[in-house]
Amino acid sequence: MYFTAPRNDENPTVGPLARAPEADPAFRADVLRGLAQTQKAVPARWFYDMRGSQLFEAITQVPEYYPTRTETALLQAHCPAVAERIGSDARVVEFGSGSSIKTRILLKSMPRATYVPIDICGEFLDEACAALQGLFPALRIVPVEANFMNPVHLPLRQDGEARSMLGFFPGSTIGNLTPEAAVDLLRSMRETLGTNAHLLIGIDRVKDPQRLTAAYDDAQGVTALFNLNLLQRINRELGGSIPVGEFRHVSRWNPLASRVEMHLEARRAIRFEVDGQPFRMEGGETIHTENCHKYRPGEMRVLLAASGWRELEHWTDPQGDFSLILAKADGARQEP
Ligand code: AVI
Repeated sequence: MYFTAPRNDENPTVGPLARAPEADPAFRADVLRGLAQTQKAVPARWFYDMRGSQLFEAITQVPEYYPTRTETALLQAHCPAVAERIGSDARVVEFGSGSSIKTRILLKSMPRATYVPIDICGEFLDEACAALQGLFPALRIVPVEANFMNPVHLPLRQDGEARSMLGFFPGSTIGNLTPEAAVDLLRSMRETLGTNAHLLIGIDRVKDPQRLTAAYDDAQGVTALFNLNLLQRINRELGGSIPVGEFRHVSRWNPLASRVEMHLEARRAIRFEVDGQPFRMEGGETIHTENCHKYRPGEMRVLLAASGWRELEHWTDPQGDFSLILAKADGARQEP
């Protein structure tokens, strides 16, 4: 997931604000560019300010959002087999800061592992590592602050460290990328991990569209708050005047792209400013905020194979809702 540094998010507002001095230039550029497009769009990575991260945690608990609890059960059932195959002293490289219960389940099966979380945000990394060290005092933790979307130079192996390497990428976060970008990321992970590595990855499956859209539009309205928080963040950090109350959260299944899309739909024609620039929207027009691609088992194999990974194990739950895959880096050199 793409967490950014926590900020004070307690006072959502719809009125124009002076631009916050610490506004991230990349956030400003993405928002201004995205709102100028014919189909307005803001990249999903900007959901995760402090309030957004808290709301995402709350989403993982709502009844309609099955991925977290399903994958957690799969990890509980199959991590011992993963450890047996790879060695409980392997180097575990997690793509993300590793604050989740899922990391703990994996590390419980690999008590002699060296744990290497990679995250772009040093603050999240420090917090997650401190919490894990408290739980696993004997665990060797080597955090790496880097953007894992590109190949990352891992720290040299320390004395006594095993040669085997396991990448860990749970949560179906791969689904938030287009298939093309997903292939790029999986290739880059292979480059980061090296030719003998394994990868343990969670990927959500295609299923009944009603269940899929409900997973992204829960009855308690937590996902709606998560989506709308993006507008509040724009107002707060980029001096926006977006009338947040004039938007509604939309979750829709796009069958051609095999993905759930989240949008923010204007209830009526509106005008607003962001960072001093004027924008207008018609009633019914949307800002596209997230893609959540879903795959069939065969498509997952193709996605992995196209990125230099060969599936070794493919586990699913009794309903076939979610996949946990153990893959191995293919020896053959990949064409760029
Ligand atoms: C982080 N990611 C895997 C979640 C998903 O299911 O695509 C993000 C999310 N958005 C709304 N609900 C959950």
